Amino acid sequence: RKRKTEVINKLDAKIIKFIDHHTNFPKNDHEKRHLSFFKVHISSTMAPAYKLTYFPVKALGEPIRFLLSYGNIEFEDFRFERENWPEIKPHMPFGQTPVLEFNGIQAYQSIAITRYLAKKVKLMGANDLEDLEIDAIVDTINDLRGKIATYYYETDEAIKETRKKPLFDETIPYYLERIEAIAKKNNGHLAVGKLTWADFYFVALLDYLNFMTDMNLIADSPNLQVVQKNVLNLPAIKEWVAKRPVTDM
Ligand code: GSH
Repeated sequence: RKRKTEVINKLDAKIIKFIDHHTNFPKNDHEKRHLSFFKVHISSTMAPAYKLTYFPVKALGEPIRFLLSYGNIEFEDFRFERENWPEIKPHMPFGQTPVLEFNGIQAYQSIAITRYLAKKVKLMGANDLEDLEIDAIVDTINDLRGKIATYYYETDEAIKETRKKPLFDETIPYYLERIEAIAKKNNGHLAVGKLTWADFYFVALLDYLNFMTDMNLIADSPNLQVVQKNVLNLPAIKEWVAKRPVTDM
């Protein structure tokens, strides 16, 4: 099936190239309209090479969506309904999502996928040491997410209440103070003084973290606000944010 898709995609691309470059069609407006219908028809038969499967939320899927968008990599943003999850779960490598399918493989683990895409779209460090710095801050942000999630997803209200004060009074300020200092040192970036996938990871995840804590985590962190602006002002990200489905988290 993979081979078949590859062949079809190649043929479709060739046909469009042929029309564009090797004929003097279209000559008039009428022919131009025909051509654009034809192109829409052809492109609708071209399945994107990437398919992201995830719940209908931003959360762990959003860093992946940000990187694909930044790289202008076309992808199918498959958001399944929660009620269909039991059917889908057994088909996922470790029974979880996000999963990114391409070239016949099912890539899993959101950070591993994001790092893989960062290599493709050139958002890595310049050497192993820079990558170490990037990986460390990404893991740190993920640790903070884990701590917030332990509170947010606790279903026993009494236990949840005991977690609230330590999380909001100690853990969150501890992390934010340090991440903010890193953003300051790196001139509005989270690592190596330039735009890397660490910035994308943080900014893409922030809505989810804000949702779980019911606060704006970076309200008092001017340098993290710069990190956010740097990412959200990129044209490809602006375009993605404007067209993505609106969801709370
Ligand atoms: N470490 C994994 C990653 O980053 O991809 C965590 C994945 C994960 O926790 N996925 C959740 C999931 O699939 C959704 S955010 N939950 C449904 C389930 O486990 O049945």
